[in-house]
Amino acid sequence: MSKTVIEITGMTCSHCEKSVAEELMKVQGVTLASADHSTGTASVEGSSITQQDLADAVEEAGYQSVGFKTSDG
Ligand SMILES: [Cu+2]
Repeated sequence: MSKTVIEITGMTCSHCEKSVAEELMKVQGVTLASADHSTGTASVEGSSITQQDLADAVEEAGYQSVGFKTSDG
């Protein structure tokens, strides 16, 4: 189980958060996803998640991921 915080550019409102979170929930291994436009980040929890899959999901939602911070636990 790990938690990853993704820095995302371009989110401006709660609708953006919802789009990003929805795409992140489709990523293999993700059990929990949320996004916050005020901080420009999204968080995902789960296991065996790859950063590439997360980056692709963010892009699929129409935004750009610019950083990843993963912590195990
Ligand atoms: Cu928006």
